[in-house]
Amino acid sequence: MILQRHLFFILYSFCGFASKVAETSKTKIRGSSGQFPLTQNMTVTEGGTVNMTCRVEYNDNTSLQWSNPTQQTLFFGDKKALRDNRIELVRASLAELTISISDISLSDEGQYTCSLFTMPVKTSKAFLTVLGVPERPEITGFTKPAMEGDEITLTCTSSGSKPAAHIHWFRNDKEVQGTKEVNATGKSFTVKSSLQLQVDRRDDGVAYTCSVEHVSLASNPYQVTEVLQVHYAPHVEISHSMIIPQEGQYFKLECVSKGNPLPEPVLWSKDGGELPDVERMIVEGRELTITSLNKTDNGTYRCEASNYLGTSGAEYLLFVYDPNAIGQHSPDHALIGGVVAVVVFILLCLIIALGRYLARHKGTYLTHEAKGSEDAPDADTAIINAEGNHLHAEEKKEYYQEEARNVLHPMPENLGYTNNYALREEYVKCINVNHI
Ligand SMILES: *[C@@H]1O[C@H](CO)[C@@H](O)[C@H](O)[C@H]1NC(C)=O
Ligand SMILES: *[C@@H]1O[C@H](CO)[C@@H](O)[C@H](O)[C@H]1NC(C)=O
Ligand SMILES: *[C@@H]1O[C@H](CO)[C@@H](O)[C@H](O)[C@H]1NC(C)=O
Ligand SMILES: *[C@@H]1O[C@H](CO)[C@@H](O)[C@H](O)[C@H]1NC(C)=O
Ligand SMILES: *[C@@H]1O[C@H](CO)[C@@H](O)[C@H](O)[C@H]1NC(C)=O
Ligand SMILES: CC(=O)N[C@H]1CO[C@H](CO)[C@@H](O)[C@@H]1O
Repeated sequence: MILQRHLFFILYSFCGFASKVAETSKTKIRGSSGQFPLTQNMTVTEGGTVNMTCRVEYNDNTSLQWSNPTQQTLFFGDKKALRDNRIELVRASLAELTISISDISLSDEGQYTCSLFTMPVKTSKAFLTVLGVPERPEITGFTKPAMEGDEITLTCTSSGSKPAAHIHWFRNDKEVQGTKEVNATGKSFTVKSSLQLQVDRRDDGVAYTCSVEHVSLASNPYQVTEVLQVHYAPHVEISHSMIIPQEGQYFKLECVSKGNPLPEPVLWSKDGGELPDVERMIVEGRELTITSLNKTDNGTYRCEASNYLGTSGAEYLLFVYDPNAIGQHSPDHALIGGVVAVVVFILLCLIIALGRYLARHKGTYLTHEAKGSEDAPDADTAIINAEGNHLHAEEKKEYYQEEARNVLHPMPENLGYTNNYALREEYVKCINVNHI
């Protein structure tokens, strides 16, 4: 009967319920395989609370003890051994000794020991890792405002992290690479990341964000953003409301100015002086409006803008067209017409030249004209080159006269006219050549 109970207890102890049975039983199994302390490594964030648990699978009334990394006893069974308000008893039994440490600091990190006072004493080590929470980052190196062309270094610093935090830089949400520097300060780290930039006008208003990532922050990194402010000299351009301003029309010029600080107001002038007609030339903000164009309005219009970094000007040459002169032809049509006229003329001349060439080869003029005209590239040159041909002296003279008349003839302003004239001129030349 006794033997049976004995076996029963052995089985029970192997099943892990030994401690409970041992408490109610008078039977002792000293030094059994179940009698050793079990602990586990813990990780806690600075300022938090951690439970340090030590368990014994089977215990015969032997005491348990927790001690800190400097070997000071914290709790012996349920008895507090060290005066430290942060350390409290959570649970003390023969099977377990759990204590809690609150308001954890980095100096609490280290190896804690749970001892079971058997003979000999059995111990178990538990490493307490304390995570240092990084401080909110700070960006330095901002000059507000920066001047275009300045070389600036933005530095983001965060101290107090353990292990060292990671810093990422973003330029308007796009990651950019910084230069990292990590220094150990006491038990924690100070991390720095620097960005060196030569600022230009495109950096004005750009947001630079420093993001600090750390295991203690989980997926909520600390972020701080600074918006660059870059000052630069003005740049102005003039945009116009229409390409071919005509008399009587409403016309608008805009002085598109950029600069920081914004150069205002813009100043308009005409031909180096003030605007001549304030009745019709209205300046509103950056716009100059001429209510009804007049031929006398043509000239050079200038707009100028300044800020403390400089001045920029732009000019617009206004030519007021006469609506009657522009007529029904658009300039493009006139140009095409001209080109067609010239091509037709060249073809015509080539055909004539060919005809003449063939005629000459079987005609009587052959010996006289052959010297100069045969090598000539075209009929015109042929006439000029032809030497000693008395028959053609008269025609040559006529040709030169016609040529001279063409040059002297004044060119009309109308483009369409010009082309018609050009066509006529070429036609006259062609007729002359044909005469020979
Ligand atoms: C510590 O243990 C006690 C009791 O089991 C529990 O209430 C408390 O939440 C634990 N604390 C931590 C930080 O795990
Ligand atoms: C176990 O400890 C209790 C008090 O903590 C004591 O009364 C009891 O006699 C002890 N038993 C043995 C077997 O040492
Ligand atoms: C506990 O931490 C110590 C020191 O960091 C390490 O050597 C050991 O392997 C860890 N034990 C466990 C069970 O993780
Ligand atoms: C970090 O260390 C470097 C060299 O070790 C030193 O020059 C620098 O001043 C240190 N920075 C900080 C913030 O301690
Ligand atoms: C243009 O201005 C002149 C002189 O100021 C004026 O005589 C003329 O009538 C104006 N022409 C038109 C189309 O307004
Ligand atoms: C630059 C230019 O075209 N100037 C002309 C403006 O109009 C006056 C009068 O119509 C002319 O005399 C200028 O030559």
